[in-house]
Amino acid sequence: MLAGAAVGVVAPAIGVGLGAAPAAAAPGNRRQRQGETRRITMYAEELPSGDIGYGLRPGGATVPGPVLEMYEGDTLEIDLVNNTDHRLSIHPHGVDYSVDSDGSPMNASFNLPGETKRYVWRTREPFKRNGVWMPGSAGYWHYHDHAMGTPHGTQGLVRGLYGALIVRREGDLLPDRQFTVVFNGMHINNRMAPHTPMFEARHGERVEFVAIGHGDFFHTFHLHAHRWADNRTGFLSGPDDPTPVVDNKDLNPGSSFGFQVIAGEGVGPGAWMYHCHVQNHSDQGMAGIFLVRNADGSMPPGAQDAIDRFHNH
Ligand SMILES: [Cu+2]
Repeated sequence: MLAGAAVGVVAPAIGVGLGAAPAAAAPGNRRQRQGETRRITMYAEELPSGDIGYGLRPGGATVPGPVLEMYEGDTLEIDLVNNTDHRLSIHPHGVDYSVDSDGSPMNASFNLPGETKRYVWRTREPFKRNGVWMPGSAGYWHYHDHAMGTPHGTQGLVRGLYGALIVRREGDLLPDRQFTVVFNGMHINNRMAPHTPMFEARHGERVEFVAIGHGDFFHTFHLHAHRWADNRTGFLSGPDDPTPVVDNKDLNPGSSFGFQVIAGEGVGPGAWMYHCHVQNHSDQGMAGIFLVRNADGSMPPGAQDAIDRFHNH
């Protein structure tokens, strides 16, 4: 079962360093903190659908896997339990790790069937060296298997072993809801329309999307009626910030980005589309619904009709 995907509540988020799922935060909320080391256990498991997912408890695997969150300066230790009959691993983008946490067959970094192995991911804040600022780890990143099926380890991605990794900077705004959208081959979260996830929010909620690309094709992610700044956070720093504002962005294999929007801001509630903007990809099923409910949670006029048309077309 692709738990929750059909109703848009993707995998549960783990707020590393928060101790709970992300909650709404006041703008400019500052955390006084040192880098923390957190240890979690993840489980790779076969699902009845034939997919393979990561989860945070036995029997809890999902596609995509859980959203993993860190703050710059944190270290995350992942004990990965391989409950499948396949060699697999977990390989992150955007963070620091030693070769034994690389997750690749080349570095003999993987779990054999039934094996448990620890992977360690480190992050850092921006720092100055020789008068030049070096980047921190903050960003909308992702993780995935890098060891299944072939010498390069490409088959876990096909089966669904992927998820979002968010590294935040102190002071970043936290969302009310999070959604992970993975364009994988010709599928979205390993599904095709009309079975793609329907993401749901209420009018006015702060919604965070993490978009990830995998597979062999190039894609473009488009969200109807909402737009974001094409930078690390998706926010503008002020009215004169020259960062381009977009509502469509390339989403190619291995790439990721994220942003936050206020659901229905300026356009109101409704059943809004998201889809790949490569035209024959959307024709073939790379489309889904971002349902913005009324603020009280009720359905806006016409939304159910739109959902029905989506399911019947
Ligand atoms: Cu596409």
